[in-house]
Amino acid sequence: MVAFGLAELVHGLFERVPSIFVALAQAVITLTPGEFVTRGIEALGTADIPVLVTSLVVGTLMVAALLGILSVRRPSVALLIVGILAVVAVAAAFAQPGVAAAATILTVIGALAAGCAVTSALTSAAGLAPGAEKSAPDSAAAGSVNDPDSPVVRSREAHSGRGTAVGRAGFLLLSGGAAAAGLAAVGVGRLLAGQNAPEAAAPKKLEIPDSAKPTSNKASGKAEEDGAKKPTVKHETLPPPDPEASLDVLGMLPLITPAKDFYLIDTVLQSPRIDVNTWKLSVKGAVENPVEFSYKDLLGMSTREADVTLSCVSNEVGGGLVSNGRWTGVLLSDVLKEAGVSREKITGASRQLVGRSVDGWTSGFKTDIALDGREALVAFGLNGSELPAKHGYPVRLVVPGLYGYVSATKWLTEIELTNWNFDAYWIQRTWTKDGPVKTQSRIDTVKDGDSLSAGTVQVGGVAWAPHRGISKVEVSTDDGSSWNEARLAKQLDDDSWRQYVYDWDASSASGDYTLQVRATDGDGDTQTGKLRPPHGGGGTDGATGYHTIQVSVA
Ligand SMILES: Nc1nc2c(c(=O)[nH]1)N[C@H]1C(S)=C(S)[C@@H](COP(=O)(O)O)O[C@H]1N2
Ligand SMILES: [Mo]
Repeated sequence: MVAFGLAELVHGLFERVPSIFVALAQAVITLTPGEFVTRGIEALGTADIPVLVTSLVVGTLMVAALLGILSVRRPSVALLIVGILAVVAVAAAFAQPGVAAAATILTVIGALAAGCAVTSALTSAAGLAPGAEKSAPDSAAAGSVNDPDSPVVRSREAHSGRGTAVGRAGFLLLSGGAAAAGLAAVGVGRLLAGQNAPEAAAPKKLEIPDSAKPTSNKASGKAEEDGAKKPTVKHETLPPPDPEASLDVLGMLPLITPAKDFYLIDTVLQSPRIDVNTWKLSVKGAVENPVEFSYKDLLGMSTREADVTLSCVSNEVGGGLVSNGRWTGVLLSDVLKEAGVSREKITGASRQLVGRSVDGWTSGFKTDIALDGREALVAFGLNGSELPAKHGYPVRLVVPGLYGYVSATKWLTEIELTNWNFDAYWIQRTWTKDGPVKTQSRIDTVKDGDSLSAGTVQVGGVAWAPHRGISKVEVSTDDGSSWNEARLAKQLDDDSWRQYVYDWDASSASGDYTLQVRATDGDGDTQTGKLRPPHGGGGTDGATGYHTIQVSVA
């Protein structure tokens, strides 16, 4: 615990020494078999992180206690284990992005040495030290610490007259104190780290320098010709959403999700910290012309805003793992164009577009989707601000119509075109390889279990089928026997969710009711009522079924 505490303090003070604690926890996540992680991350949502950290703390205390006992009985074995721990800790730390190597190794060794020193001070203070043990009679016989006849206890008693021994209670007290001090140091270290962490600050307003005027034209004096050869850089923005795209109904969520409320799903315990001045995006693999972009390069290209609903394949029917953002970025197709990629040139070797994060996480989807005209973005803005650290600062992918796990790489640093054989992070962990978003709808303005008073009840919410759009939403108040067409808000964009409301006349209807909603997409296909959870039941490719709630009217 003392060792962890010191390591955490160093991390708090110097951010390029990774948190050994986080590194170990992260290693646990990365190495845990797929099925199990799926349950951990997706079923517990973001609660998995406290759970993991708690088990690490408990685990550490147990290992520490074990080592404490070993250090008395078998000091060489204890030392060997400490050595192994050091190697594991360093290995885990090096899997973290942006590591200062020497400082990290020094931290781990220093922290473990301090831990050993404290242990040895404690045991000798308690008269339990191996040296003391040997000086006692019968030292070869093994015995439990609890056994009053054990050599360990006797040796402690033998020392008790010399003023250095502290007795069993004192030993436990001191060890407890050391553990508590270690834990406190972990706390302080995490607090310090939290202060430097980018998530501590609200994301800055996105500033795109006005690079619209090509500088090369000035000298040539043939501005028009040059302008024709080199397409002008444009920074397109969207007008504020049409007021008619939002319905004024109590309990309706905002059409554009505020960044602080945007759902959050990823495998990291801590968002990577990225310096935009050194950050690079490389486009490589089966491309004609591998290229690298700096953050400035991206901002200097044509940019645009796009309203895109992002959703997680793990979202349960009626769940909250779906949000709508106004993203700013460069078209992914423009980035690919710079690398010499076009739709006609896609071959087997470049069939898949893999997005790789600085933390090693990967997503992958058909390259063709990036070039079929949809507004797939290399995004650096959300709702007019830079991306929040948790949502991928500085740059991520956003692909309308695909679930996050196949497409929405946060902390993006590499785009690689490769063949379809490569399996990205969640595919390696058994999820379905193609991830088109299924048409879904949700009731928001009335909650399961609500007791409503007779009168008109506004049953409303959102429906989404990103890239296909929503053409119809129906609400049933009789468990699916009959369906009533809901009023639709104006469609903000086919890539966005769409609000609906059904004014239910429940004026003369006391009793219990089962409410359901179903949506039809822009192609005329109605979502299936077949109930299926996100995971299991034939792969992970998104939950299906109608959102269903029970209410009573009085
Ligand atoms: N680097 C990285 N990117 C990632 C993930 C991740 O674990 N690591 N999770 C993906 C998944 S499964 C989803 S649903 C979306 C969620 O994006 P959000 O947290 O910004 O809502 O990010 C995707 N991008
Ligand atoms: Mo996801």
